[in-house]
Amino acid sequence: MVDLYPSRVKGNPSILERKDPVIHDSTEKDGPLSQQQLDDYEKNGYLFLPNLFSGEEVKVLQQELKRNMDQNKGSNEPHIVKESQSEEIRSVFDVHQNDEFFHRLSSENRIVHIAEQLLGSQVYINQSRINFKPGFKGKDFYWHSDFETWHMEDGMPNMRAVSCSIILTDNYHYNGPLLLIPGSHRYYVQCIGETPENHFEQSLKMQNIGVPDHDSVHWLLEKGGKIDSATGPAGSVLFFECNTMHGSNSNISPMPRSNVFFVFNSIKNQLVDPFANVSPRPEFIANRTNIKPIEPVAMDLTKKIIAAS
Ligand code: 6CS
Ligand code: FE
Repeated sequence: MVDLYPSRVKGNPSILERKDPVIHDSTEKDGPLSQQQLDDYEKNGYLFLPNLFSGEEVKVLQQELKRNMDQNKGSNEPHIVKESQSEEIRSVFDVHQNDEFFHRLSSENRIVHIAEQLLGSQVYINQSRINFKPGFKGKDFYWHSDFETWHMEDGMPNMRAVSCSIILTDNYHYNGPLLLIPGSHRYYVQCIGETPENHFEQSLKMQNIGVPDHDSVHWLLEKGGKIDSATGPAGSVLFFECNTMHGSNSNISPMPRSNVFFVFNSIKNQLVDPFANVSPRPEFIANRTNIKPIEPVAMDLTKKIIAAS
């Protein structure tokens, strides 16, 4: 397969023009987003939807967040990633597959219909995770394009995926909210350096390969004009395009900044072999097996799961 987006180069990296459409032929008739919201997403590469989930639903989201964290405390399983220099949990991956509540949440039609509208197709989940970013100990996520990693290390062919970040604890300017450069999704920043084997064992804690050089970040910022931050109350949702340059600072405040991320990939953009010369990453990071389009369901999260009789 032709590599439209080569990266992990030696010497000087280039900034390439994006080759894929941002929104795939959708209009406001194709889903919940208005034309203005679609235009904003097309222009900026992200869209923030305050209070998509109600106050009552937020209480349930926060109970389930605490349950998931308590269940995974002390675990050494590979899908539980600890912060460097502490036993604090940084991320729990694959929650749409290994946690009943987050599995249900991942097929909730308020978010799936938006992903289908943006991607112009049915969708499935390529990756899910809860990033806890605990108070005092939550470390940063340096600048990166998710797509650069997903293309090079997971074999995602085209830019036809969107991350849905549901804010579970209020995101303030001081507890490490997601930072984004508007318009950066239009450019593919090549990164320097060879990909180590089993790179994820390091990169999920602190990513040093597959990150842009300083001049490229300066260049994107010049173009975009500012660094935006996704602050807002729990229950809000940020959709950001797979190639939007983003990162977040460490959290020295007492308040956790916990979000759950569902990465919706177009059913027409399934993973192939990695474009870097490495073995594919494990299933808990990049789903490859039994891929089926999500059947969206309407749910009220405050209604407990009624076990099938
Ligand atoms: O490598 C990955 O897939 C993960 N790394 C980052 C910093 N963001 C996307 C994803 O969670
Ligand atoms: Fe990321």
